[in-house]
Amino acid sequence: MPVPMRTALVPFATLPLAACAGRQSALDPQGLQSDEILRTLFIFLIVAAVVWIAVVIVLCVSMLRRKRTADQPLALDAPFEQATGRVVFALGAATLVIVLGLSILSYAGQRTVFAKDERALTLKIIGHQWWWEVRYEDDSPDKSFVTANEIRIPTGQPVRVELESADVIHSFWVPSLTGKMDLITGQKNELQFTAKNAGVYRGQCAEFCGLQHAHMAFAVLALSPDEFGRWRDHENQSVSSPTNPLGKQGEQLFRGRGCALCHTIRGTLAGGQLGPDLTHVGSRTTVAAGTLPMSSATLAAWIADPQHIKPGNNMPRMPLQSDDLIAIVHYLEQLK
Ligand code: HEC
Ligand SMILES: [Cu+2]
Repeated sequence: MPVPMRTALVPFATLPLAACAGRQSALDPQGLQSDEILRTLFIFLIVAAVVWIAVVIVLCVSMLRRKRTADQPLALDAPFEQATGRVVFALGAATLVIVLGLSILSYAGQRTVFAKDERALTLKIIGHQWWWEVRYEDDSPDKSFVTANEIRIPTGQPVRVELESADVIHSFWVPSLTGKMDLITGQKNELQFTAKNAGVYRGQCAEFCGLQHAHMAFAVLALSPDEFGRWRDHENQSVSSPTNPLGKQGEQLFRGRGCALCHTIRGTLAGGQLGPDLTHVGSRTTVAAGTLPMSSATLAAWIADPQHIKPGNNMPRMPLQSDDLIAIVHYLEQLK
């Protein structure tokens, strides 16, 4: 191949690798646990590759060096039989050693991945069709609060998530940070992980849970411990009533139009439990469990017709005049 052409092809050759990095990739680990999982994967891959290459080489050599057909196919060749026996025995032993070695490695890796730290920050995450309820729990109830579809965590500190489901089986998976764990009704599962670096990672439900399973994602924002502390103190507070007329109108409509039957906004009369908590919805990064990025436009589009964006989801389409829609969006946006 001419040199200029080869040079031109280099960017294409690196494209598949570039796809391995990013905010949702087990091949670009950003947590202690995902590091360990990737290390185990590489060791398995290398051992399996070496064995596979050896088998292919032996296969090719034996095909090329085929013996002439013997005159007497049934005659025994004792020395040859013995040598064959020894080779089969050695290969059997090697298989045993490799399988045992890999088992021990994977067991050791699991001990790191499932290690428990009692000082971990604890979150309770409840899976719903098709969104995530996130509860920050603290010994004192005035420091406990609820949010949805987004978790913020401090870097360098272990985080324990307690997983439960309100309906069917879901699965919590943030490939950049750790492995998967199912959320099952009536059972408490637990997962611990530590983010090494600050950043935004994407989590996804990894167990088919119905119509909108693919639109059941969440964001993980790993913040420096200081920043996390500030966010937590802020998130802990209820919201104060809007002071501008449009906001006030939005707040009334939120109650008048039945939104409050399903959604809680702490500090107001809205206390519904069927849908995500909206207390600080304006500061979240996505709308409808990672389906759309947060903005006035996407928020309005969602409220105007949630069934168009996520067909089959549990928020009904409510007929709203455009003025009312604008007021509600204005109100929700300022809930930061
Ligand atoms: C019958 C219950 C119900 C009613 C009534 C309802 N919602 Fe919802 N809402 C939900 C559910 C369930 C979801 C989660 C949908 C999903 O993501 O699958 C949701 C999601 C949302 C979200 C996105 C939250 C997030 O974290 O991304 C917003 C914003 C919202 N609703 C606003 C409203 C407004 C405004 C009204 C009134 C016009 C309203 N809802 C009425 C049940 C309801
Ligand atoms: Cu799910």
